[in-house]
Amino acid sequence: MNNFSSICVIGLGYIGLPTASLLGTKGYNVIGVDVSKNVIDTINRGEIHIVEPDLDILVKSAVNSGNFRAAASPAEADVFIIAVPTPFNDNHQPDLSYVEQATRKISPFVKPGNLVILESTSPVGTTDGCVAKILEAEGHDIINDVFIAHCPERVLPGRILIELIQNDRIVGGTTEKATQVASKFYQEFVSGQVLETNAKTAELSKLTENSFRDVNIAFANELSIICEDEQIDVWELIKLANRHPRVDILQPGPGVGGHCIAVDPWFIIDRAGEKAKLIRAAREVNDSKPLWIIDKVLDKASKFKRPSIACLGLAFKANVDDLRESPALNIVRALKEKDVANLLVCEPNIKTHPEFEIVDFQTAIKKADIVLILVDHKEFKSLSSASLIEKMVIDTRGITK
Ligand code: SAJ
Repeated sequence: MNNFSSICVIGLGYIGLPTASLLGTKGYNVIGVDVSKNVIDTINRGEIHIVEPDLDILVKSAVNSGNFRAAASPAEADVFIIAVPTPFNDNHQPDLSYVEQATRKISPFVKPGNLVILESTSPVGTTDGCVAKILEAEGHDIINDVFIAHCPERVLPGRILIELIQNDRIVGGTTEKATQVASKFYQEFVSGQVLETNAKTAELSKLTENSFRDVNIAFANELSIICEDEQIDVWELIKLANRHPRVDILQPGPGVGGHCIAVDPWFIIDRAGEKAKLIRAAREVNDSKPLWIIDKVLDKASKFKRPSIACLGLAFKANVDDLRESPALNIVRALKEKDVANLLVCEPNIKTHPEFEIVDFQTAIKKADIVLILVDHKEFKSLSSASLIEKMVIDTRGITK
């Protein structure tokens, strides 16, 4: 009954672009909408504006096939997918303005029988209270005519194209019928299982997944601080504890970055308030870890007149070029501000940075008095212990252990 042949994707970022180009290569007729003219022009040339393995090949092939084009405005389609950012404001309150704008933008093009999917990570109640509410206010029959569902994206940056297809997907409609229609759509191109629920449960499941990880990383970060006082190697400790069949602790680091794990728990805290004690404490532990690292570096630096510090990595995690919400970047920025050392900043995944000169990492190591390892990029893992002799090493990722 539901025939999905044309798709309109709103937002061509880390989720929207891979999704739109994947659907284009699967034979759907896809239009991708973005607010940036530069993004639209880049994609229509068959090129990409973000770094993700194999995404360039996928976009080129989808655009060349004629099935995928980018534009500034939406068009009529069978399925609308909203994949816009859901950041938070200064008080850690969710900013749903992009979701609101996207919904208003598609509204004139939505027809009876259409499916509208919100993929953006959203606070509980957004699919109903924002997307459905706006469409209803604009005259759509959201019970019988237009099917609205939340299907949170769950892909890991660096593995997006694989996980888009292979991950299980959670689909929650604002009505049972909407759940079924959305589920049928995802089953057309997902090889993982499509799990059906309601919109609110789908929203909270995504927030729960990222909060689980945040809480577990906070536990590891807290252990790392405790271990420092006890002069215990935290990485050895975790490795040993994880040999227990029911223990699986994640890894400590310089803090938690990216635009997901450090953000999504706040969407739970914002609604649950005092009830979300543990989730809030985990956020605070992870947010305070960069400050602890900065103090440690300043303490070591005070032992020199004006040391050279090789800062290895700016990205928010290994093997990506993404610097958003990166604890590594914030630590290097703070050290620059303190101005107690010459910084040799290395980031193999980017060529230039507006604030720092990017230095080749082998050269940086040679010149450095202090080596500060902030990201476990594959390039840094080849660091030989011989090259670190007579250097003071601060390894926030445990790669030299
Ligand atoms: N980190 C640690 N220790 C660890 C694991 C990660 O300090 O043991 C740090 C990383 O260095 C990084 C941050 O946490 O700064 C987040 O990295 P990540 O690889 O855990 O996750 P993201 O943000 O790249 O992607 C997450 C994923 N969620 C889960 O694994 C539950 C992904 O599946 C989601 O789609 C994505 O968030 C999202 O978009 O929400």
